Amino acid sequence: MTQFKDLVFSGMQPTHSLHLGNYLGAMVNWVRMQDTHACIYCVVDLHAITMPQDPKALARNIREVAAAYIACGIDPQRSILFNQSRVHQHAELAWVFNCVARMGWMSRMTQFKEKAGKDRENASVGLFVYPTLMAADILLYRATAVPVGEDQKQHLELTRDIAQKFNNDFADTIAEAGFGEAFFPLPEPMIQGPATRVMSLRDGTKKMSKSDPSDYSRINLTDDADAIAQKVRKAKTDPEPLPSEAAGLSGRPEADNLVGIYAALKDVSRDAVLAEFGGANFSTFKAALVDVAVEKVAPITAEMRRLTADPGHIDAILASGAEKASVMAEETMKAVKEIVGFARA
Ligand code: AQP
Repeated sequence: MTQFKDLVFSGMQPTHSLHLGNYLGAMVNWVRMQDTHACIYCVVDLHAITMPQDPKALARNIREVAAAYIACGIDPQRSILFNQSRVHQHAELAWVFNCVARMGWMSRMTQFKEKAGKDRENASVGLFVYPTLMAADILLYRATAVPVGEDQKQHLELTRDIAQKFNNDFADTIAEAGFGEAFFPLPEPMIQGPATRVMSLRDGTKKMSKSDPSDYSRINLTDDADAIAQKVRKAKTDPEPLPSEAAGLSGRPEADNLVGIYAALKDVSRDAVLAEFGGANFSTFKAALVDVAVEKVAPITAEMRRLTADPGHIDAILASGAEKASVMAEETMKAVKEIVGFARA
């Protein structure tokens, strides 16, 4: 068995401000993993353009998402932080993977179906091959662990399939080049944040998402206390009081989601929350939820505001991260070119 160094990779799209789903589903885990692993955290702007973006807003969002990473606790001194488009090898390896992945595999990806909707003919080709670019992001650094929310599980499985097929298809040249039995690791999804699937505040059956047209569906990390209070107050609920145990949340998606968010923010179980609020009506519970959400989000928002006031500083962090990432990326691409059989002078 080829041994791979433990390395964490993950990314978020700069398509809008980050929200509580991104924070609780992935970011909390990212921050924790810095204590035990070497980590690379990327602002995946190449992924962002798989859907139409306003170029000026995109440039702003790249800096804002980088600021959000830092404000949430990603330390650019300990982890590599950069935006994907600065390291051209992501696109280069994605092309190789487009030629490894099979149409049948790609056609089963549910995120494409959800995002393309009914007008599939009009979706970008980039949206269809989004998962091969994601596989390239991870495998470019031969990362072994990927902290993500539940929604990315299928893409991670595809990444493992691509790595496995590459290792099999090129087994001979991988061995000849001295890489043993496998060039790429099969990265492990780390789906273990405090809330791996946070749902929309407007519909407890849909995930909280940056691209939801309703801003009332999510709590953004840029929301102030008034906005958070308004969104929580308007969040969809049902007419029943809260149950006294988590089992009583079954079949009540909105109640389950709000209790889950509260529990995640307080780092306690749903049962512990319901031991306190069982029998309470939603107006009482929502007031308490606003308090914990504001308590968690306000310092992040303040730090983001401080950081985004100095775009030059954020750009310098991203440039320095990209420089470090490029060295690792080039090493992998050099080997991939040799393994695949591209002639070099
Ligand atoms: N609702 C969620 N609950 C838990 N985790 C979530 N993540 C996203 N939404 C939730 C996790 O956040 C990370 C970054 O996601 P992304 O920016 O790459 O894109 P996404 O998964 O497609 O997130 P959005 O918010 O839905 O963005 P749009 O609408 O632009 O596509 C991932 O680890 C994801 O699992």
